[in-house]
Amino acid sequence: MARIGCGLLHTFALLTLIFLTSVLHVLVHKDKNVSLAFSEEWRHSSDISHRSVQSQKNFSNNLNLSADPRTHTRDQCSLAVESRIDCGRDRSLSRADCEGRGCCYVPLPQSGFRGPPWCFYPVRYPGYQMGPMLPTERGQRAMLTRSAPSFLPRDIPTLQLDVMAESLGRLHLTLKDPATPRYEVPFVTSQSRGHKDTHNPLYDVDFQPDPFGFIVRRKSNGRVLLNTTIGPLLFADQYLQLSTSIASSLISGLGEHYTPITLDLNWSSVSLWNRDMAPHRSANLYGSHPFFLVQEGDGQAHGVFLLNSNAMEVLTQPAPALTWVTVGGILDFYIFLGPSPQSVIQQYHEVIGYPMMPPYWSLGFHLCRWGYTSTNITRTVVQLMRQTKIPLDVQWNDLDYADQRRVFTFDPQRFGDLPQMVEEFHQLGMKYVLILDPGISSMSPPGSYKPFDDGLKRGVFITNSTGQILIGKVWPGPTAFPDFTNPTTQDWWMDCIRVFHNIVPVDGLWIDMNEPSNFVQGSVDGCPDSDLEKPPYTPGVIGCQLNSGTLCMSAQQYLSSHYNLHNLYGLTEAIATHRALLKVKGTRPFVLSRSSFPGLGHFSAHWTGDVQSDWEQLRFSIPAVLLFGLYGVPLVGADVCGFGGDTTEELCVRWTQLGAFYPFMRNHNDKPNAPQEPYVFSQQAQDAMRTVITLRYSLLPFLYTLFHHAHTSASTVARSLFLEFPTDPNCQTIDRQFLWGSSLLISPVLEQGAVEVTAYLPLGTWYSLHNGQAYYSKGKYILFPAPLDTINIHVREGSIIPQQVPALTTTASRRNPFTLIVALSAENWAKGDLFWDDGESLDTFERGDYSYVLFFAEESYVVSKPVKLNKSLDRLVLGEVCVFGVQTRPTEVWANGQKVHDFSYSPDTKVLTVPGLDLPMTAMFTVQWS
Ligand code: MIG
Repeated sequence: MARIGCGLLHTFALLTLIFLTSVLHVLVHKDKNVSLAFSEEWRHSSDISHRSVQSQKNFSNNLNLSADPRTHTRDQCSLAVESRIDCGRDRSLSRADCEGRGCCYVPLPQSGFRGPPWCFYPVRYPGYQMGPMLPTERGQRAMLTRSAPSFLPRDIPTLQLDVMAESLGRLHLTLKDPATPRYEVPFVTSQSRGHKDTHNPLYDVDFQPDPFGFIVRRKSNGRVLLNTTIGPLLFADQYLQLSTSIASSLISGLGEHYTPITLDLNWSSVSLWNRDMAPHRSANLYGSHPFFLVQEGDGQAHGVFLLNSNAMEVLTQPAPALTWVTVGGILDFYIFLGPSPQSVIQQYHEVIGYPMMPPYWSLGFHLCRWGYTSTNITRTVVQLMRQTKIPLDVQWNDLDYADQRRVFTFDPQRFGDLPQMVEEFHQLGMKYVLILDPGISSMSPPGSYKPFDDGLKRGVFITNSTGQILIGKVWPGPTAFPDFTNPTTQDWWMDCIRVFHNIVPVDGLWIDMNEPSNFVQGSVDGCPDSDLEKPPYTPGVIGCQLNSGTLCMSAQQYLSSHYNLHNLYGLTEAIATHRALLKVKGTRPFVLSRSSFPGLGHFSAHWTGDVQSDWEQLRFSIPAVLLFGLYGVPLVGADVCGFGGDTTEELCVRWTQLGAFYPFMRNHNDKPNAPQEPYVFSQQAQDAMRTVITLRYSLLPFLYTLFHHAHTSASTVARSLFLEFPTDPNCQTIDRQFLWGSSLLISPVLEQGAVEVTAYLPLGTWYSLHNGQAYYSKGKYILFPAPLDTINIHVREGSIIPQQVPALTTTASRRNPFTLIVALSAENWAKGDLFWDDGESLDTFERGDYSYVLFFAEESYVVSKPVKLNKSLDRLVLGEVCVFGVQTRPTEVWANGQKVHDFSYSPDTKVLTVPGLDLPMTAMFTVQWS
């Protein structure tokens, strides 16, 4: 019963009802604090591990019980408290209402803000009955029928179940109405990557025919991964529900929310409904990702994806179990068997599309704020960054540039020479990005604003339920909203971008407000009174209504109603923008989108929206970034130093240090706030920021190579520890540290005033990136000094990290000598690789227009092996090698067989440094020591 805003009322209404009917002699307090106290008590009394064992027993018992489908016995109601599934999700029920639904009514001695339901489904609550399974081309099919209607309006009495074994590790299961086609998500499609072999899959599926339910097991160990017999399947026009047990309490996903890396299962809920909302607890945020990964506890993992774009709420309970409720579409489940957590991610990304390959420059430092109110002010920012020698690749402008805040225009006074400014930035080897909101101003006099006039002519805008263009209100005032599901809109959008780009040669586009956000509810004329606007059940969303802060649900789009397509708005805009940039520029597009849905990462980067400049938001930015890696959007970051409110110098230094390890690094600030560009702070703070941004620039060849792997094999870039060390229980919930790929461990300071950090080092040797100092860990927390100028980064033994001498832009740094950090393992070996291309051409990997070099080290030498070469590495050299973990002082060093005189060795840190090299990257090289 954890609901937000409206949920409070809901809970109070329920409590009041109970009080009035005096069913119980329980003390009922309307006081919120008292309710919360009760829920605390509940929390403390729960022992999740004990409960999960018990409830597993319960679930399997369910299968053996037979009962009369119409009445339930006392036995059927004697479910363990944590396994009770709420029968009154849609509204508050009295005892009579509850029993009228055939549910169990068992008030509990405590009631709370959240907690177990009093009205819950009995074991084997009547539902659908399953007919015979018949083979189909793609798998098996059965029909499900209801003998009696459910309590929901517009039940769908017959369902078609399709079960498709799509690969050894991927099971696909759909439930739809065979009679009347229902809305299905149009954009996310299953790809044919991976092997199609389905002979001996990793899973077993069992069906319970009456009432219908299914159980998915991991074949190797019999573990039940999903068991949907624990609750009913409900399938009505605007209410679809399915419950399942979860194999462990370690579940990650179901974003976008402000959460740690694993979800709260203590009678909580998350709603998936894209919304312009500054990140805070319990709120549905900008994106929706109906996917989760479960760590099974022994190093294995599985994932579940419900491909459905309707408003959704997922309720969790400590059994552990969860219940999906969605208000439309079909039930379209993909189940990924892993077995490693990283392979779960790969299997998921095979369905939603692998991440795009970002342009190299987009990995540099970006600087933005709302309030750079003229080209000259923007120019000064760039000048100051250059003066203070802080690397900057991309300068941004927010809404300030636009003429009367209308997109595709620029202010003739303050931004009159915008094209020249962009040209100047390009001359400096820099890039330029500006904001592009979807709302198109509808109030300019006809003939004065082409994007609207043209759009009108071409019919690109979303219409209301009676077919007129729906007008909302955003920054320019009244606006129409392009319908990106319409191919004509995509063409029009491309034309708008082309015309603008011909004048202002932007390098990328920042698509904001694309939930879509609307300052009036639904439209300037409100919304009609209909089941779409007010469905029989509304998930617990901010604003209580689906059309709050966005368009009317009854608004019409090319493919369906906004009710169905809402969560896809940002994705469809990202696709259209990506395509437009691709066509117009002919290089790899850079799009940054606020709103997201599965598949976004194939087209766009993401930032986490309007984070506050405070320490808690700094800390939660890590799980936010890591989760977007799971969602297939690896190019992600939070606004460095925070967006909302004034930052402080210390916070901004720490945020810059962490941000230097976000895959996407942009400092961005809200209009009213104190400035937070690096150069506004003290010399000491500037030095700290310069150091870490420069460090990032050194590491960009490594980061770029990680993106190459994400793009070609769906590995993660910013990686949570559990993905890399799945069998280490200490790593299961770590989200204050993370890795880059498999070899760099990042342990930032996240607390005000802290000058040390307690960092977990998984089993093995880890070397300080800064000085090569080795730490051997059996898998434990170690206290490291972390003065204000330091972020702790450790290199994992056995890895070779390619770096490059940094510069103020990537345009310059890409020409500099490479350096290698070789971190020897206990057995004296290390390996690494480098993907290199021109950094911006399309499909270089796909076209084979790239270089790929492997590095190996053993005992006393390191060699390169260029596996593939194109001209991108021509004239580039290896300038330095740094070897960590050289146990004895070398007396001689050779490079490509030639004696090197200028090398150094530190007996304290056991680091060998060989500077001053000049070895071509295009040929195999050897550096040896003895
Ligand atoms: O209603 O364009 O999240 O990054 O600076 C606010 C102004 C609109 C919200 C974005 C923020 C951006 C701001 N935008």
